[in-house]
Amino acid sequence: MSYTKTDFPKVSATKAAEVLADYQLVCESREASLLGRKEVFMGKAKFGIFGDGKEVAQIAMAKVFRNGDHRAGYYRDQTFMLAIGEMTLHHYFAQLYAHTDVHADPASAGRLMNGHFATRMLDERGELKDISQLKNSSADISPTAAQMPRLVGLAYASKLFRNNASLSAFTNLSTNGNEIAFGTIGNASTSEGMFFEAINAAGVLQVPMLVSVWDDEYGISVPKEYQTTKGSISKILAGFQRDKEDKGYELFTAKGWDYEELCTVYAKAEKVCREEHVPVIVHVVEMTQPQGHSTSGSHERYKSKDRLNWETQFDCIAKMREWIIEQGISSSSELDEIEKKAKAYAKKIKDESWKAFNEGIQEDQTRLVQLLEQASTEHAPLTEIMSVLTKTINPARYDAIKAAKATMRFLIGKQCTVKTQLAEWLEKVATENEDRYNSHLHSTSEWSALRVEGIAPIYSEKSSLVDGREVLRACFAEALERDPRVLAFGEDVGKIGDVNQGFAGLQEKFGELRVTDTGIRECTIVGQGIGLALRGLRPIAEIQYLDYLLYAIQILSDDLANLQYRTKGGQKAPLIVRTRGHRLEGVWHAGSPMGMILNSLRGMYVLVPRNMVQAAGFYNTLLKSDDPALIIECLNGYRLKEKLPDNIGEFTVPLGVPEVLKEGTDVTIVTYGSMCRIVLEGVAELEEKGISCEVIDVQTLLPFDVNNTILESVKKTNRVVFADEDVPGGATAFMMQQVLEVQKAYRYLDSAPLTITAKEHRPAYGSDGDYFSKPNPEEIFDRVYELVSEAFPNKFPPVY
Ligand SMILES: Cc1ncc(C[n+]2csc(CCOP(=O)(O)OP(=O)(O)O)c2C)c(N)n1
Ligand SMILES: [Mg+2]
Repeated sequence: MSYTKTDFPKVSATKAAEVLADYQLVCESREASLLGRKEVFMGKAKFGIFGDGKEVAQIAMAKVFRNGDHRAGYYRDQTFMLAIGEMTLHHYFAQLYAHTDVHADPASAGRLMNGHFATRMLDERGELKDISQLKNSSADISPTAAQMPRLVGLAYASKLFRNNASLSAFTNLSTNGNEIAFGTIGNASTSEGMFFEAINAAGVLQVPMLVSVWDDEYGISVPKEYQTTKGSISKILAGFQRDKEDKGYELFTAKGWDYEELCTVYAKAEKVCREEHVPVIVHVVEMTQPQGHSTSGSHERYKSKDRLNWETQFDCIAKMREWIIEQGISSSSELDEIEKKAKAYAKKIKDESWKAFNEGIQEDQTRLVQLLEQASTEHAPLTEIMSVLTKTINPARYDAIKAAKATMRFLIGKQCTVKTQLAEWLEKVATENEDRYNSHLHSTSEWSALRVEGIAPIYSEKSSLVDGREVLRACFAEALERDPRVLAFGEDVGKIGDVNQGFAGLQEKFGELRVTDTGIRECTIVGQGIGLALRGLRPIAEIQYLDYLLYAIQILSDDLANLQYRTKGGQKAPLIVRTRGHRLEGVWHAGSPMGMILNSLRGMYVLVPRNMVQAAGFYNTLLKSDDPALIIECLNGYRLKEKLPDNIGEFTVPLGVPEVLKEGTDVTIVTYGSMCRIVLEGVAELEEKGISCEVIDVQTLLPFDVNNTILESVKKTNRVVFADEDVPGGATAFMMQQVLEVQKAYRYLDSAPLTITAKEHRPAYGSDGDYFSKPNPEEIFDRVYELVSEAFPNKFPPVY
């Protein structure tokens, strides 16, 4: 789109004041960057990455960021966050030092490295605030371009709020879908696949997503020639430009040092994006990095002299200064004064922030030093431990703990009047540090999924026997009916109601905005869900097959699973990810990579229902809660007959509560999902031979058996087997660790624990391929029989 420059030469007094206020802010931000780097080199902070060189464009972007808008960006955006008033310099330095007080660092309570921005969207109870009246930033993550998938969802929510009349009552979430989702990304990060996937998705969806590319021509040391075809992201995205025939994007470019041009471009970009819901890309070129990429190195190593000279000359603040003088807005001496003030202000805030950060640490330490003083009057060698602690420059919390523990070790078997107080001190700080560093992996609110109580399914004479898929369909129909915020989307979910017809006919009934198809783009399907859930909707995002979860596992792991943790309860995205797996055909449709999931998705709940009634109960539970979760349905269960509960929309299956499918006395077999049926088949043969098996379906892997049901079973049988379709050492190893170590069932074992799993390779195609790749009833019989035969060879002579 072409644009004309605004008429700044005839600036009014108010406009001039605004320009000077902007100038002051960019100067403060720059000073904060310069000081931040020094703090790292002085050893006061561990790492620093700053927004120098990107200040002026961010001021321009902030001007069009309104209440209700959302940001998904990256570590360069400090000036923007300062300009919208959602970060102060106190917050900025607090995060640099890793200050764990949530008031000092509201973005992450010291959990995220500096430059990772977030606003607190939840209140003390964990409920979403009136976000339509707030300026919102979703919580940044470090993987480059991984802010993009979520951005698609943040923008898509506006489309739903504008076009779905049944959402109009939710004025706390949106004002008629007027909100823009602003994205920022570095030029080099646009090389990532998920950038292109997100850009395409937002173009297809036609959503108000405004992406700014901060282009400084480098990604750390690697120049644009290695990053981008033609060296320019706007050149290669030109085909996305909308025209008379086709919908698409509006593309703008602007120079990162040209304040006037940037203000004009952002005003235009905002208008088309907000009013027409057209996605926009603003490619901001000619940006610089005055201090290089981060505190990890210096850019003199890889930038030429010419480039470095150019960067000095085209520094955006220097250029803004020239322009202000040229326009007659202010004088050189007045600007000198502003710069001086900015410098002094940033330094003052830095000093205050450092003091506040240390005070918290000192408080703990002071009490300990009193105890150590007392202890060393009784045991002279302890003086050394105390003096090491008191002489430590800029001590961390662990320095005091190390000293306290060293003292306790010294005092083993010795008397000391403060020994109990020392132990109490250690316990107190352990509790506090648990809260500081380890809390909020899951929701702690009253809507935590763990608090949703079970409501049993009700069956009567009129309950019909139906295909499993019809159980799900009835459950989803009720959910869509009950709550206008519920929506479902994914590949083939809309028109045909998913590949197994769990949503059959529901698009016709509830409309395309509630049940809809998407492109083949697993990563941004999940991102779409994350963004929608952040904005208060209740998405069910579908990944067609479990094997294709790998395309989305990074974003689930890096973004969704740790959202509550990394914001210490400041944000939540109760997304339900639905998928189906374990059993179909071949290498890519029969996988069960549960170990991968368990190891990467801590922070989400992972549910593995053995049939569709259990699955429906889990959907009902999750829709009452505010935790994100993954539900894996059994691929071979959609056509199996199940009784449809009369209360299909109301009954709930509680999380972490295994079900004993069959009682027995000789051996406990722990399993889940499709394996339940295979285990039961093998067990029927074992029973015939006189071996009594207790079969337990864990139902949920995360959380795992919260009431120790399995332990109680092992106490009775004294033998335990873990069976599933994952690789050896996958989810069976996890279950074994939970049962033997956490539940301490090892004490009751009379035989070695046993795992029965699939082979190490992916499952081969065809019925025999499946049989020889995955556990089968004969294997269950053989392995369990062998276990019992070893213990009682006379009673159970070997089979072979
Ligand atoms: C997925 C991933 N790969 C690598 C990195 C390491 N890394 C951090 S920043 C960066 C360069 C990013 O350059 P660009 O997107 O141009 O942003 P800039 O820092 O130049 O503003 C790299 C490679 C990362 N954080 N994430
Ligand atoms: Mg760059």
